[in-house]
Amino acid sequence: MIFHVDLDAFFAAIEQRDNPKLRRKPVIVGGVNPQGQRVNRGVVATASYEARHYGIYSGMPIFEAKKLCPHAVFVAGSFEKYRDASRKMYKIFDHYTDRIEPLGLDEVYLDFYGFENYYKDFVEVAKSIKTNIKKEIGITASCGIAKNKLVAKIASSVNKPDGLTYIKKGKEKEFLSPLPIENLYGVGRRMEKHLKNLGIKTIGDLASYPPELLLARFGKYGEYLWLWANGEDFRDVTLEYPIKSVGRSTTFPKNSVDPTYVKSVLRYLSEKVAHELREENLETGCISVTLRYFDFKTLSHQKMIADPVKTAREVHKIACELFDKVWSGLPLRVVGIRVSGFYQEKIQSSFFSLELQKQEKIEECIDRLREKYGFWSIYPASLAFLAKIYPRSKKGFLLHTPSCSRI
Ligand code: TTP
Ligand code: MG
Repeated sequence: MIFHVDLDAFFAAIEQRDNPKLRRKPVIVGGVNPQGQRVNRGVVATASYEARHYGIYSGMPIFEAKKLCPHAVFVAGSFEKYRDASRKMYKIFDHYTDRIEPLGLDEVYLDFYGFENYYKDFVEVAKSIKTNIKKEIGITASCGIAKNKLVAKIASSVNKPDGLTYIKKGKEKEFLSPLPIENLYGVGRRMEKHLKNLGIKTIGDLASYPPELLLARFGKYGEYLWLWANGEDFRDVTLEYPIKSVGRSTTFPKNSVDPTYVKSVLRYLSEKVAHELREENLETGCISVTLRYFDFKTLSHQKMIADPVKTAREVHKIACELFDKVWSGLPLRVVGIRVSGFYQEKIQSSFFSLELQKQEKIEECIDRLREKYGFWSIYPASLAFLAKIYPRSKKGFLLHTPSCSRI
């Protein structure tokens, strides 16, 4: 399943959060210069939902907005605050999935494909995300859940603000059908006009239009439109580029209190993470370990390192240090490693760099061997211990949870 999450009236909501006098009032971000003086130029960046009742929308000229709602409060906006809120939002998503496609400061796709067995109830997951956003950022978000990006995005928009709309698999057409054609992905102003000239007013009208006629009229794009109107969308979630962090985590088949076992799993995850670093030609300066306990309490701990690394041995060493430091001894459900703080080029700073370089060469050779002969052509001894628990595949283990078996 795909989630589309979008903050409600983002800039305006942040202003209302920070200034109680603005709450429940029509607030417009724009029309004020950085010195705080009212100006008549420019356009509305966004409007609070109270202001939207007057017909005000993003991109509307300020003077028009003033005419529609003379008593609206115009504010300058503060980008720093918006960036901070945006970062917080992305951090929250990290706790749910590592398949994240950012669409902007306040909007994202989250891919839960393959998580069906792990997260039994996606509505509960969405509620939890929304609650955390409210708690951490202090504003509301709307969420759409559906089998693909197209339907999820429309679903998140139909019950704004503070909406949660779940379109069950198979119900896409039913959901889209009554909506106006301009709500459909790929339908701009001009296309809307063309379609309306053909008598197509709703997405349902388009879905039942003969596709061969659309092909003849609009070429290949016509065919795509017809597929979209029928709720089909084959675009994958594209992960964040440039990559900000790489993470791997897994849920154990049974909760564990065995540090040897947990550290062996950390070794396996380190192998995967480090391999990805080398593939992307990156080195990490920050390693973090996440532990989720039997009661779902989750904590992450990170360590910055002076000498950036890209070897599984180093990542694992630091992950184990962190684990030893923070593990309370209570049963664990999930363990994960995330690396971030990337460097493109090696910074040679310490005495140990030579040793690190040697290990890098070794692991690069291992990559080549594994590429040719499979993961098990060469592996650290600690993984043999796990072979009793997890079945093997050519690329490694078939771990218990999809977040890892999708590696
Ligand atoms: P949106 O998500 O499009 O709008 P929104 O969050 O204000 O409202 P909602 O999602 O509830 O419909 O854009 C996010 C922010 O981006 C918005 O708060 C302000 C900024 N923005 C502009 O500065 N100019 C624009 O034309 C648009 C569309 C947005
Ligand atoms: Mg928004």
